[in-house]
Amino acid sequence: MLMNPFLMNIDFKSGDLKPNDRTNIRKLSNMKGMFLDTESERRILESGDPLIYSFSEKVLPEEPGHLQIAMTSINPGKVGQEYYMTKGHYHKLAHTSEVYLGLEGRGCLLMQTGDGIFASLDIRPGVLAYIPPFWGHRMVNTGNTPFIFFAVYPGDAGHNYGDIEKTGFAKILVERNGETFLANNPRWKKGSSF
Ligand code: M6P
Ligand code: ZN
Repeated sequence: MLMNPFLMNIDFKSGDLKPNDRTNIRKLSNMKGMFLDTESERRILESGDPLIYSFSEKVLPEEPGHLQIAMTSINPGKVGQEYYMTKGHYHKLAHTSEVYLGLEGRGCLLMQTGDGIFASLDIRPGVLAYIPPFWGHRMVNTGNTPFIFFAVYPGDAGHNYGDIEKTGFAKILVERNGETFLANNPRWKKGSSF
């Protein structure tokens, strides 16, 4: 069936995508066990359930030839020493790629392959990252303001959270003594990613 061309509006400052069909909310309770410091997680959840990130999507056919588009906003904050982040995922069709474009705030893109090869890229407004096939990807907000980015990827790519939900990525982004750095994730096991 022939689809009609259409326009959408992006508010670079707020991350609003309009009109969108779906806004997904990820609160801390939706990411239980994904931050390393589960004691800090427990303490935070005792007094509330902060919004970690949200993303808006236009519902498009999950078919080859189409693209999926999404706008994501990650709030500033930390669980223990670890910055707020997206869950992160591989693609169900692992050989598909993705583009992330930074629009507001500052962050870092963590990537890794199933074999444990790890890479990270700093993202700022106007910086575009190309995530090649087979790389799992997670965005992290390393700033004090919302980190907003645009994403586009193949229509049929799908999401594979797999063991990322249990063991995370090989490295985590933390702040210690005012310094931001990548630390080894003691929970991560090689070869367990997908
Ligand atoms: C971006 C895209 C989406 C993804 C979203 C949230 O907008 O990559 O496909 O769903 O970020 O990331 P995650 O699915 O890892 O929670
Ligand atoms: Zn993706």
